[in-house]
Amino acid sequence: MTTIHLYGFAGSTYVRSAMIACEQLGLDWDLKPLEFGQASHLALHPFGKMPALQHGSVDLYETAAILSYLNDLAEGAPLIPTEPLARARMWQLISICIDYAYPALVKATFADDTSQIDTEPADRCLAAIETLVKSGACLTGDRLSLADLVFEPMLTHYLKTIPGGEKHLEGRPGVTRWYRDVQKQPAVIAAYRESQSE
Ligand SMILES: N[C@@H](CCC(=O)N[C@@H](CS)C(=O)NCC(=O)O)C(=O)O
Repeated sequence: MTTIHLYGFAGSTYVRSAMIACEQLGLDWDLKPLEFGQASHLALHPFGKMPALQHGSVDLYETAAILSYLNDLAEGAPLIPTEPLARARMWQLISICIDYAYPALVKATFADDTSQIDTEPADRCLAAIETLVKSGACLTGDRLSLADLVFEPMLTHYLKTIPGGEKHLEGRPGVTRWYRDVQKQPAVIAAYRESQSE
């Protein structure tokens, strides 16, 4: 199989989602550096973000599109549920992550003084996801889906960055259980190992 090239920094939450997907799907992939903000970067991603993907003649950017593409490369496209409501919930969760959780759990933490961050928007996201999380080990049920891959890096970033970390999960048994379980997934562990070796 032609190697999949992911462009970006391993510390980026969205890049990590794509790395976990490649690991989970058993794809042949590598992580390529970006000359951030330079013409070579903008040629891959006109909005100057990451990740971007190259696979043979295919160029792609935007995480949800990349994840969907990676999933379809694998036998049985296992990371998108086939049951209609579970599939809709997966896209709902991904939309929540991109539109609300990324600004609240990741972008907000880029402040100089993390003790001054307003945690209300993050709490609102966690409350919404608490009502949607299923009783299985994964967000949409028993099987890992793209939603798990998008949310895990964001929550990990938030808990590691803000003062008090895991106390923000108190009173949220569904998210707490899910987070504990998803961190044991071999693909998640492998992607973190890759980040540390960067
Ligand atoms: N809509 C994009 C957002 C990607 C994004 O915001 N990536 C972050 C890293 S996690 C980034 O490139 N940040 C650099 C910047 O905003 O300058 C996607 O879904 O891929």
